[in-house]
Amino acid sequence: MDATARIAIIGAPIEVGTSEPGALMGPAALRTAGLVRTLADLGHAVTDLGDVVPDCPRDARGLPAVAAWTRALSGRVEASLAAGDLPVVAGGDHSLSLGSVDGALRHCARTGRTLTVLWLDAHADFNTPETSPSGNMHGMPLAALCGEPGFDGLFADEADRPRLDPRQLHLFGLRSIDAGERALVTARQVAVTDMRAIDEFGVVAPLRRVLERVAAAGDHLHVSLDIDFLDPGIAPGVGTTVPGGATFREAHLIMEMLCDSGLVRSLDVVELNPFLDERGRSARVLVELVASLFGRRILDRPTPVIEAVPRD
Ligand code: HAR
Ligand code: MN
Ligand code: MN
Ligand code: MN
Repeated sequence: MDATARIAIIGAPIEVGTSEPGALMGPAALRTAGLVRTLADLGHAVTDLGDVVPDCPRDARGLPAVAAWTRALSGRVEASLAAGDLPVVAGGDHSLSLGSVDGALRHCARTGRTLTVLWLDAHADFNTPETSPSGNMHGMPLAALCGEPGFDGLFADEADRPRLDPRQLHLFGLRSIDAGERALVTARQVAVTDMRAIDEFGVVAPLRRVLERVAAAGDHLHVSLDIDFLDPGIAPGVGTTVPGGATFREAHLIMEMLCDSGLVRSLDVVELNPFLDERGRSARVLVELVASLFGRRILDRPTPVIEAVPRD
């Protein structure tokens, strides 16, 4: 991460993608927990662009509502990337990534880069309307972005929009997947570091592999941080808790490694549900993690790399 980045905070108070109300309070809770001030105190030039207001009635539901959010967010993210800013989209449920990733894809298409997405999440979010057990859009954004059928009318100019290549997607922290989406994730050759792999190898080796690939290819790295990636014991403010998530130390180390890599160009922070939180704990944990991603460190120097294998 640059010592001083230009960061644009974009609030996305969306909850039409979930059946559990409360996520629309997420951006407000993240601001209350100090998101903007913390990043500014680290020396970054932070602009809070306020909340996106989609062009649809407030009580709109279903695909038309999600489509309105997707188009509004995509435009906002693409514009801030074009202006040289690093957009941080504060949600809001995970259907907001339909817009943020679509915006990043359009920016990449114009600048001749490839997009890699790192999806930190308990879930795969790769359902289609056909495979989804719940019908909730926050379980489907990746399938839609990758061009699976069943999402007509979601994106602007659908026929020639840039798609997310599923082989440029990395699911990290997975521990809950539905039968139909498992088949799709496998068929599309999506890279997965599930909790089993993290238990066995830790977070460092698998993440280093992702980052080395992104660095070698010169890709734009988009990180989508779903709060349910974390164990509900440290972040209870979420509608869809799954036990056995990442510890604070694992998540913190991931953020530090992402920071050291200097590769992150856009970020989502999603699924915080302040209505289910305990005295702001989860919002605060998220702000801590974002601070580490943007350069907060213990000493004013990077951690020295200790070679595991002796050089010859
Ligand atoms: N897989 C389930 C479904 O599609 C649950 C999805 C929950 N998704 C999120 N975001 N909370 O990851 O209904
Ligand atoms: Mn998710
Ligand atoms: Mn999730
Ligand atoms: Mn640490």
